[in-house]
Amino acid sequence: MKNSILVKSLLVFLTIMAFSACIEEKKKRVINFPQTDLSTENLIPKPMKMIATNGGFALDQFTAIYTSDNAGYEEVGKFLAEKIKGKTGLDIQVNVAEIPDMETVIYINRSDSLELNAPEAYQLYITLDSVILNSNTAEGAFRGIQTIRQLIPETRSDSLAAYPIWTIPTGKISDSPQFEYRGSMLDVARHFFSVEDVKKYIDLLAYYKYNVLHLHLTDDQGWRIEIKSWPLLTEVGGSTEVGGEAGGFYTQEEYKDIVAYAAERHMVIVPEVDMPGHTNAASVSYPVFNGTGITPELYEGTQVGKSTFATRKDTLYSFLDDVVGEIAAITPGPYFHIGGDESHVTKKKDYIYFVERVEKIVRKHGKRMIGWDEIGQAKMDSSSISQFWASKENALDAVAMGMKIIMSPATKAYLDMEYDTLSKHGLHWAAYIPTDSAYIWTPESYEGIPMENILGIEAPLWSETISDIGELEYLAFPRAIGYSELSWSIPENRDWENYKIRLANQAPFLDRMNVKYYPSPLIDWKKSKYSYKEIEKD
Ligand code: TNX
Repeated sequence: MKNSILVKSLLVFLTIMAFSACIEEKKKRVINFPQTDLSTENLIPKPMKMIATNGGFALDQFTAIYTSDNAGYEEVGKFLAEKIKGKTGLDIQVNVAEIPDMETVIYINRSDSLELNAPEAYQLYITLDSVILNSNTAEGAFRGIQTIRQLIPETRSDSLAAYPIWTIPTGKISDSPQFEYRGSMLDVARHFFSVEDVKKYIDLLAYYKYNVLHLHLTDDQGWRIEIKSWPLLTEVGGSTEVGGEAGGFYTQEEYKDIVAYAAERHMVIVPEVDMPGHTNAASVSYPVFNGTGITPELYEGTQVGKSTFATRKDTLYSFLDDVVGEIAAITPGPYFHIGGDESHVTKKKDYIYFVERVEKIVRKHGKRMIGWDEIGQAKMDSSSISQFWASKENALDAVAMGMKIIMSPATKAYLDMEYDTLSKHGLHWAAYIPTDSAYIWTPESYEGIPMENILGIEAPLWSETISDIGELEYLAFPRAIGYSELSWSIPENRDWENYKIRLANQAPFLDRMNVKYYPSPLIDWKKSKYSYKEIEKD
């Protein structure tokens, strides 16, 4: 009897001790944090609205992630946990059975709130002990966790706790993108890039809330996507590249792998088969389609505008039906890009005939057609999309047909333009585009294209002068980061002086990702305090 009373009191005593230890632990976790201010954080693209409450949420080994059980939410939670692990080394559990007393939580929650009705919108409430992310869709949740990732400091905070803590500033964010299409294009035809390189580019774009990667899959120098019914396209047409290296191509399985990787990041792949010009590689593989009776040679130079399909041949269109059909079948995204640029050796009436016929093929395969702005010369369906790169007149003709426009003016948005005369890579036929002029323009009111026609912005990266991932990164970064803000954030929230500081603070992230960005002298790049390896050792 006596013994059992003793045991009971011991238990009560231990419980109280454990409880107060808990409280003590919790106190330690909220005191002594550096002053934080959500509104001066380094978020890119800048969110629509932010209210700072100047406290700190402690992300640490006692934090857990919970998600609603709607489709796609748990995957978003797991993605966040994986990225937190990469950045901090913390092993954060997702949807564990119960919330132990010690935990602070990140809830990723589906909500029907009207404010969140816009596609990809999300809200973030960060308090001392919870981060609540609300969205209508898993896509919105995915955009929201990029904000959380960016709010987690690159280095751990100083605190009294015996274990490492990363302090996330408290406050509220309501966010949603201005444009539904936020893309970059990668030319894998002039130089081929491996699946692994493409995935790295996708990862970096996803961090800045891009939702489209357009792959320029074919050009004079190479055909980079397997077409099972026409195997020579890749066997012959994929065998070289600019400069004469070995080239390469994606099998359909590899392409599907890229598509799936993008889909996990709520991004779509836009496949482009550039035609009727830019088709030398196709015509070397199947000479019948250029109509000259002569088999052309593989091309390893960088000139444009010398090739064309024979647009009046009926067999051409059954070939293209196969090509478009096979690619469309493995592309879940809504778009198919037919190129259509610089067909300098195609007669204008033949060009128009061709584009109008191919548009029908694309629509038959259930896709929305995109073409470079020259397609504005043809009579297009209003559901088709013109990508404005060079000619305002062509783009305005497309507007007159009720088409949407993707803004990619070469003088402002071309990632392959040199930064300045000292640039290590790039061309400058359109302009030199230093980091500031890439950012300081207003796509919303550019060259008279009405705002309501603008589907979004895309920054193309042509690859005549780049042949590996480091060179790709040199041209794409930091400018691609600026285009993310141009396409997501409203003009009132964009300001070069403010952006410049936020951009400087991307350096630790870019370093950790091993991105060989161009260290623009216009930016006072932040030094990384710890290298990635040092964090791992900690
Ligand atoms: C123009 S932009 C092209 C490409 C080149 C690029 C180089 C466009 C639709 N056509 O074929 O690669 O310039 O900057």
